[in-house]
Amino acid sequence: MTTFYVTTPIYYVNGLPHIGHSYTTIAADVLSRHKRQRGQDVLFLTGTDEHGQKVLKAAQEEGKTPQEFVDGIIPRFKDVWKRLDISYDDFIRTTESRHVETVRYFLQLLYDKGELVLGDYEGLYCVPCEVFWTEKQAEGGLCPDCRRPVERIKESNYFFKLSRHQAWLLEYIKAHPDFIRPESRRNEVLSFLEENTLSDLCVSRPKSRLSWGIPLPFSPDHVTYVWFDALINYISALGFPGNRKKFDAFWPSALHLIGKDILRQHAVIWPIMLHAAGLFPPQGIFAHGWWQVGREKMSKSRGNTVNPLDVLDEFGIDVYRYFLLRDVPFGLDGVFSRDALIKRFNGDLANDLGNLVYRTLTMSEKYADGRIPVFDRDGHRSSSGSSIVEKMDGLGAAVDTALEKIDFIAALEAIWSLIGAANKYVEETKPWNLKKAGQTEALEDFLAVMFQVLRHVALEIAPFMPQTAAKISSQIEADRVAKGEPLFPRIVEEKNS
Ligand code: ME8
Repeated sequence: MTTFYVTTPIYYVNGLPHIGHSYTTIAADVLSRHKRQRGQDVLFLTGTDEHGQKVLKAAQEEGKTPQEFVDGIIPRFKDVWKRLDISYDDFIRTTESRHVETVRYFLQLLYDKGELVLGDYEGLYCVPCEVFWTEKQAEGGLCPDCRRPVERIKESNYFFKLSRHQAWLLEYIKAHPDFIRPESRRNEVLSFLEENTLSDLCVSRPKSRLSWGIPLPFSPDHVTYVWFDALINYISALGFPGNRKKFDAFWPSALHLIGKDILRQHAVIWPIMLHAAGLFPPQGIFAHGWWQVGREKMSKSRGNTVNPLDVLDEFGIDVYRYFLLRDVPFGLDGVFSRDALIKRFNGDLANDLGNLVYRTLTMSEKYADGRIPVFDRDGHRSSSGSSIVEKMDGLGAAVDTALEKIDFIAALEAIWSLIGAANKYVEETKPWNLKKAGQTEALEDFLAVMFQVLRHVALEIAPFMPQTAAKISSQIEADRVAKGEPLFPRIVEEKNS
């Protein structure tokens, strides 16, 4: 059986997930559900990044110890994923001992190989971002990312000489065109590596400055830099190094879904960490774009986040999942707007999909006493009927190809092209005339084709809209239809005049 290992970033727990976090997680969920449906052995991992300054600060603000704070927020985090129908197989927390042990093993391994060396560090540090900047970068004493003042810090730390492996990484990326996707991000990383010499990465923090982290096994006065700790989650969840069987089964198929904000960590630091430890890189990294509010990235630090649960309460889970993946190409930035969501709802969902399901059930009631005629592949039918059957037969492969490329829009367009064709087939066939003319055989075949379309549609939309797919299936699973309310009643917004 082929395996598929897909991961999301492990999110910081200094707040609950917003739309941006839900986007990556829903994308991973859709791929997982699709591959499971196709019979693959799937491992879908998500989790939380619980060490470091940010989380410590959030805990202090609530007057809690960091451990109390993270333990308190995790159930709420998991609840958001439950509400969004996320089918993860494993949830890793960086405070779990299975993770801590792997991090310590990994650090010791690199240390023994001479990859980590002690040195003095002096630099400008942004506390909220946990990043050191050069004088040039921190122009005017401000962090170039968050625009808050940086602090001058001098301390003794362990460094990882990334540049030793730079030539290897460059060659690796060139030899593996699908390693970093989309192509624009791959090119960005390639030119970065071609134009710069990687600076040494500081992988520790003195315990005196930051106590909330994993102590280095060879220097207990230091804790692990939060990114070094976090990236290792992708292999600690596989039980590395103890569970070699699981690691060997899943690691070769690993796909990291991330936002473009953390591309460098995943496409440069992480592969080099693995290579230095004698392991090979993940199979692929896909960095998607940002959800924005107006022209700004949606983010906790900007305070402009939208809570996914509010959108769910108003429109339902499936509508939310559909909208995120249908409206913006995976890889580009998009603006989250209620109007755009309502437009998709009324168009794709109410007019196209909802209408197709409802009218098919209604036609069965009207023309066949609610029966569901059995589909006959070789039935005699019009050329438009035959072309629907052909389209239906090609749908699975079209969706497979699209999702292999992580092109959610192409997958949904393939499904909607069948939906559109089937709606047109009704207009062309005019079943009411067939009924009048007593053409029972043609009418039965027409209905059978329509129900077969619904089965295919339900199957292929299931990864995107699990509840809707289940509803459609339950309406047509017996030999008689079970018609309920329309799936997506049109939304009519009252305009304020
Ligand atoms: O970076 N649009 O965690 P984080 C789209 N702990 N996606 C967004 C987004 C937006 N506006 N905002 C956030 C961290 N995301 C680290 C990761 S992994 C080893 C460690 C999504 O909580 C997107 O996936 O800041 C982004 O990469 C991630 O959340 C950052 O989450």
